[in-house]
Amino acid sequence: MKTILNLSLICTLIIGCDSISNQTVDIKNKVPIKIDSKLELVDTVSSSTTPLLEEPTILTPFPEFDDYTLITDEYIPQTQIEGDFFGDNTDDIAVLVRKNNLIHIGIIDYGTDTLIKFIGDTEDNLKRDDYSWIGIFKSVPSGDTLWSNYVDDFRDLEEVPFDERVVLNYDAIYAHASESCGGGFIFWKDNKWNWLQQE
Ligand SMILES: [Ca+2]
Repeated sequence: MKTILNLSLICTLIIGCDSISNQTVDIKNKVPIKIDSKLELVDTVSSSTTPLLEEPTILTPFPEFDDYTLITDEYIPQTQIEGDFFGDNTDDIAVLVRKNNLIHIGIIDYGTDTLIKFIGDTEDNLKRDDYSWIGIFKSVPSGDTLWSNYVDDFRDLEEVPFDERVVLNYDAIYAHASESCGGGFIFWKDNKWNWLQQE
């Protein structure tokens, strides 16, 4: 009886092996990859034709941002800030965006129309084409005093003449390097971007 069982087991194994050996595997369009230390064939056709779906971001609805990617850097606490940066009583959104390895400030200017603007992408009057040094990116509330704390040397606000201080009835942007000197207030005034140094 034991012998019969063993024989039947061997037959099953032989038949099983035979049926496996008779299987044809279409290896065209498949590549071997290692999964759990075993080589397995993976279909390259389905993986190469499946489009990669990108997560929609705040930039997605605007074709002006097609060549830009949103900066999401764990070392920058905020890469997206809100404020009325043009004084039209509607809040806008400023974002750090990358294009060709340079970082610019993009602004979604909400208002009667929604306009996309950039600082650092075109010949704006700040003449800076890269903001990759930014580690701190904040909105400055309307009414705060904007001033430069460095002209030839450091100075306190009390030392700054009144005609050099700027107080807006709309918001500004504060951008600064995270661990070194360098940064400033960026604000829209007299139809252009302005800069006041904050070391
Ligand atoms: Ca606006």
